[in-house]
Amino acid sequence: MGSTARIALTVGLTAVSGPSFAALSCGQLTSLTPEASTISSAVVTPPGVVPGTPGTGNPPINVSTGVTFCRVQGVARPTQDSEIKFEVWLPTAAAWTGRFKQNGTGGYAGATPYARLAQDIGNGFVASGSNMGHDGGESATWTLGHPEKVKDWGLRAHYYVATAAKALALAFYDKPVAHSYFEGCSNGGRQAMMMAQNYPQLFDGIVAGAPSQFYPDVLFWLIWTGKVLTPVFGQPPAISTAKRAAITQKVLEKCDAIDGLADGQITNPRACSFDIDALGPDGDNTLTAQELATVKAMYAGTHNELTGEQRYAGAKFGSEAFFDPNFADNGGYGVFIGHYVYGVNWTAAQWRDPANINFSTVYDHVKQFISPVTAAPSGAGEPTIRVIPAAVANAFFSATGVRMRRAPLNPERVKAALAKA
Ligand SMILES: [Ca+2]
Repeated sequence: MGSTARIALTVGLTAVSGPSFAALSCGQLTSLTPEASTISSAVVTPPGVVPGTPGTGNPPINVSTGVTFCRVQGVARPTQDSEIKFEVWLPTAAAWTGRFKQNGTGGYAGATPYARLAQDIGNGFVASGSNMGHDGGESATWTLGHPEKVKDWGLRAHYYVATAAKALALAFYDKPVAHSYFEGCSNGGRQAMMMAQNYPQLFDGIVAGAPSQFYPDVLFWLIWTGKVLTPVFGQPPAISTAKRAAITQKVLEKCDAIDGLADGQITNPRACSFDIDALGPDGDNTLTAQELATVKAMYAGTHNELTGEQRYAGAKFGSEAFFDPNFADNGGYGVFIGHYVYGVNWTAAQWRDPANINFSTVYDHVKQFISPVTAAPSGAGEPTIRVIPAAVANAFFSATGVRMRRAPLNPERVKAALAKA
């Protein structure tokens, strides 16, 4: 294969409609340079155990595969502080279904989701995933002083990995991916929504499982529930697990069958009307006045302390048993709160102080800080932002006859487009 042909392949989709080139072997894939990426390894891998990545801060998880595949490892560096370690697993040409699936990652990510890749490769997919730009995810410390890594984690990594995976598949099979998919859950579900809204051209189908949408709001809600349920760190929660379970049992007795099936689940909590006062001091005394106030606060949701404006929806009837008093401490969300407090340059210990983290002032500040890289776009200005590059590209086309299809229209891309014209 000539160098010209190889260069054409490395620019990815532009080669799709061009002439056909001989496929590269697995080992030859290291010669590709997908956008902002280098390929460090490409090895034919027989069925067996693929060891997890050591040294990521997470226990390495070994996975088993039942097929032979080409295992490609690479790094994308869209910024000087970026180091998106990714893997693309390619089935043999005979086993490939023409489909490609990229996998999201829950929590703070920090490691390639090997279990997903192992499942996909067995189903004939080209499968990919990454560490989303940093290793390890059990603490928010990686966010400190690394705004570009936060952007990689929040949104950007998947673009470069998917772009690389498509270029690799094109080179390996000598034909483009026929159908592209993305799947993720929790934070991976949030990534899925971000992909749909920011890179709609990348995937034909997207599975967004339990997406942590409106991420800054969700985090603030978790902080708030931590304050409500455990007002004093180290002290027992304001309402016991047994009391919470008792409330849910009463709610189920009232509302379970409304959806037509008494199965222990309330399908539409909004259709459930329940008199919580009947369990308080004026009722059957299941709850003390303080406990009643606590659950009412959970139902009411979050408000601006000064104006009373609603900030985030409250808990629904039937969810009481699942109020986790440790959400904000050791319930698994403390690290995300770390993201918040590091974002405003505080120590994690201060989050419980209402003078420090509140909905009347800090909420807006932190939301503004985190939203651009983690929440789905929703601002009124965004449609305008989307239109501007297209308008500039049209003007560029009118003046030069050269079509620019990717934003931003930076000098490198403009020069490259003109050189190809
Ligand atoms: Ca039911």
